[in-house]
Amino acid sequence: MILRSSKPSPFGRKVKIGAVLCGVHLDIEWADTTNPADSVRQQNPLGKIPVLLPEGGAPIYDSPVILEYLDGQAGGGVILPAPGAARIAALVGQALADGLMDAALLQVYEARFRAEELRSPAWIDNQAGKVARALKVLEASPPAPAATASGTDVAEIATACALGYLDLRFHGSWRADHPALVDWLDAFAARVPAFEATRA
Ligand SMILES: N[C@@H](CCC(=O)N[C@@H](CS)C(=O)NCC(=O)O)C(=O)O
Repeated sequence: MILRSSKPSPFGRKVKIGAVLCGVHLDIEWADTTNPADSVRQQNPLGKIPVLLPEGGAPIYDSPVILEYLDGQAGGGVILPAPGAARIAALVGQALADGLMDAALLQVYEARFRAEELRSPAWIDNQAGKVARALKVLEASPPAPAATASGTDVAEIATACALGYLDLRFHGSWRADHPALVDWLDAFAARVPAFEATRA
């Protein structure tokens, strides 16, 4: 199976970690989402990564769908709890961390792709507010180790990747005000070696 991704993509990192935990081998093909000639735009009309290309099957996106597919390939219950309250909680936790990543990524794109005189401080503040509120919720209640075969789940994986992305692009400035989350990330990294192994 081929994964189209990029080295620093936090959403791609979710998939790489999920694949390790599910025992699925992925061949990574780097994608350039800014290049109109890159076939990623045929594989995902949205032009976003990650995209999974299963042998003989249609492309699969986006990261929550890919993680569900990988969990199914492994027989189920490896990174997603069984249907019920625990699964919904894991999916909500994943949505929170994914939304944090979206808001962080949009701030990075604003600086990268928009000329300085066209940038909107109010819009950037709005994105920063999403990140700050998500971090506050996570600090008060970091995700708990899950009742899955791997001992972790999509909420924990996504949260770790979101914090890793803040470390990569925002110089770890979240750390000073979120000590419980720093401890949680250290413990996650110790429990799930694929986290460090997928650092950009
Ligand atoms: N909801 C998507 C988000 C994916 C996403 O935003 N990926 C970024 C890279 S980390 C991307 O492809 N950006 C290029 C673009 O938005 O055109 C997922 O979970 O896979």
